Amino acid sequence: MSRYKNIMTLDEFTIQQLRLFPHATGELSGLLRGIGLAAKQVNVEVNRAGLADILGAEGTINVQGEVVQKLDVYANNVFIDVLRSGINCAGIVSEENEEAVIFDDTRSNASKYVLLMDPIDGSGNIDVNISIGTIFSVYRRVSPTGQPATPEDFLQQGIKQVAAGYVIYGSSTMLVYATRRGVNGFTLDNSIGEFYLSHPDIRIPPHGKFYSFDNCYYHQVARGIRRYVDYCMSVADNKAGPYSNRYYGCMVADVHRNLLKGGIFFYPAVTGKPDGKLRLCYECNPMAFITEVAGGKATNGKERILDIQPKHIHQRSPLFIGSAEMVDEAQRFLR
Ligand code: P6P
Repeated sequence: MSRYKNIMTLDEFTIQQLRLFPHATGELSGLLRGIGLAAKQVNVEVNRAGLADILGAEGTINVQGEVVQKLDVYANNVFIDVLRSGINCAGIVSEENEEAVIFDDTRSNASKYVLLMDPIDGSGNIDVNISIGTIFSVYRRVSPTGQPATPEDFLQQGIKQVAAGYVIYGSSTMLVYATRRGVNGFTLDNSIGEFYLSHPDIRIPPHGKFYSFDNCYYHQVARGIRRYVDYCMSVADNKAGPYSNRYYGCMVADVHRNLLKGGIFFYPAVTGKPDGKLRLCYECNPMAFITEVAGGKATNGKERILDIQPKHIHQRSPLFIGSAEMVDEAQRFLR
């Protein structure tokens, strides 16, 4: 019986969803429950990061050339360990690992899914107690089960995703995930360590009041983007501009707020970053899948994110994502 009247837990919800597909094996439900378990373990450390020796830099530089935070390493290890010991995932691509982590044991090789993830998005916020997130993306393997996963399993177009989601470690901890059937949000009750369905069937408003862009790049972007930012901040008849700038330095937090309230997040190509900063496979694609299932849009400024054929697991992409009418509006300025 749920602790809260008529509110399902994540486990109950995934099992209920399973019943809608008589031929389903339950593997995807099991994988999602494993992700929930790993998220709870990471959440414990996030909540006490200021107390344990887990704040600050771990002292190495990751494949992206970024300073690795201790929590990055911890979260990466938790997700890999939980999913490797499960029976529903054949391997993982992570922002923290240069190569794919192929589990290659009998049980994992029999799994039909692989996972890509950014274990901690927004690491720079850890030491100042501002929201951070985890992003994940699930694909059905293209390689035969019974054998180890292959690199091709991880280089599929975003439209092939079976599920995608994120965890936001904020004023409360939420797990939000999408399948083709919809986007649902689960809030963690820390007192008993259970995720409860708090945001069923999330739909992104077609328009909103927020734009998320790091204004430090204003002079480092294409003219059309500068004109769009000018429009966002424009003052007509001495009234405030059409949008407020909300930029948390953590895409998960910005995209989550825009998903619930309406808005647009964009990280375009900037001087020195011709493909922007965000990674296609484990940041842009999962967020684009979630946003499109919720009724929004996501492009790289020219084409739909989900249509892009990845060439490398760590490749970057410019990203414009959020309310459909706002993404269309931004595209008009880009033209
Ligand atoms: P900048 C966090 O490092 C991240 O990948 C996104 O979550 C965030 O939106 C962006 O980078 C922040 O980058 O260049 O604005 O500091």
